Amino acid sequence: MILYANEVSNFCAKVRIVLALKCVDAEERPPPDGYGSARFKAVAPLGTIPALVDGDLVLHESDVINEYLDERYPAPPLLPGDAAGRARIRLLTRFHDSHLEPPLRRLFAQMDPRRRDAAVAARGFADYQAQLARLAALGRFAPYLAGDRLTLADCAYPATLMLGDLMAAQTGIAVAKPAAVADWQARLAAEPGIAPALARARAGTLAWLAEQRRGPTDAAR
Ligand SMILES: N[C@@H](CCC(=O)N[C@@H](CS)C(=O)NCC(=O)O)C(=O)O
Repeated sequence: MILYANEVSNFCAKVRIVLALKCVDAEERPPPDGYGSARFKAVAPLGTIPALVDGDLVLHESDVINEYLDERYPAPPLLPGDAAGRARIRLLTRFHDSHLEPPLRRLFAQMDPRRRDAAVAARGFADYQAQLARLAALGRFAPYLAGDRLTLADCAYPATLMLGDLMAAQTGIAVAKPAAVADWQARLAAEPGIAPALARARAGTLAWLAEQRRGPTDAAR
């Protein structure tokens, strides 16, 4: 299996966490000529990362990739339970992709102090904070997001919550994180199957943020 990925993408970290929990090795490659390039699209048509190639199967979308990995490598099961339990896990992973992460993505341009608009940045982090409050209402945190077992729902969040923390620190804007979310984030960061991927994403994110502070402004993410 080949995983096309880079060091900074929180969506790539989401897949790396599942690979680590399943003890599965994938050969990692950077997208040739960068994501979105014609050369990469010749391999993976959407041009987005993460992309997983397994024989003649080419997958995009971190959620699709993670569900495929869970079916292909069943131990430990990360989408356990009956139809209702599995739907609850999927709701939490989709909430990450569709609601929690997008406000952060919209804030990427605000990470360069020369391009920052203080009002836009404040509004963006307020949006992110509102999504954190919705996550607190949606999750169970008992002790994992969907209940008493670590599932795909937990794998979606660690790199993004870390990204949110580092981005807020870069702007000096305070983001109020619900205690249930903060405590669960700390528990996940200590999981042996999660910590290495998180450390890697953290190093990539810190390098990207430093580049944004230095300029030029068109550094690719
Ligand atoms: N929903 C996608 C999002 C992936 C994504 O946005 N990847 C970014 C890098 S972090 C990317 O490839 N952007 C290039 C593009 O959208 O053309 C997933 O879950 O995999």
